[in-house]
Amino acid sequence: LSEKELVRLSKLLSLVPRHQPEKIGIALDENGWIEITTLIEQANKNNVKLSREILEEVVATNTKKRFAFNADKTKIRASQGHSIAVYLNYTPQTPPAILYHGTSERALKSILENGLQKQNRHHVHLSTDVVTARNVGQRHGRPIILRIDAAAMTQNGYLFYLSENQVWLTDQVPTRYLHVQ
Ligand code: HQG
Repeated sequence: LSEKELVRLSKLLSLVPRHQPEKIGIALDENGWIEITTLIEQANKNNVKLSREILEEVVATNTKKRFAFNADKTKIRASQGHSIAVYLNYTPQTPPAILYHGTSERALKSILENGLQKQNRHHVHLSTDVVTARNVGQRHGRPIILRIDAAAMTQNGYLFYLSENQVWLTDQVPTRYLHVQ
């Protein structure tokens, strides 16, 4: 693929499996899966070059490991980050005692008042390390790192899920469990 083709494909794969499948005329099933043959067909119809081989390569090399195949490799889905309704069927897991969230300076005041909310996605996204949190926060502006007392949240009944690509997910983080790092 040329650089330009790769950029087009990356954009499509960021958008379609999580936010706008209808953009290329497909629908996700209730667990977020897309038939690979359908995805390839519809991508090509929309002038995005895609084949089985290209898809395998993109999934394997995606730095965030955003996508996962099903067991027999006939379907693909995003592992987290959806804004449309899907049931990923992750089971609750006990998180590490401390988790991190990167955000922007701009959002801080509201977060300290209202806690971390999931906004357009299905969960608040948290990481086990500061470096990841900083990278996530940087997407929104000057990054601020928040330290989350996940142990106390667990003790108080809040549930956490670990996505296939190792992102910790939870419904919300109330302010009492948040500290600016
Ligand atoms: C902020 C990317 C004001 C929150 C990344 C964040 C991640 C509030 C923004 C994944 C707030 C939402 C998720 C409140 C939260 N008031 N702002 N009460 N509560 N916020 O993009 O965590 O590239 O939906 O801090 O790498 O930045 O999509 O969430 O800044 O893994 O694969 O509202 O998305 O992965 O922004 O990123 P986002 P996020 P992908």
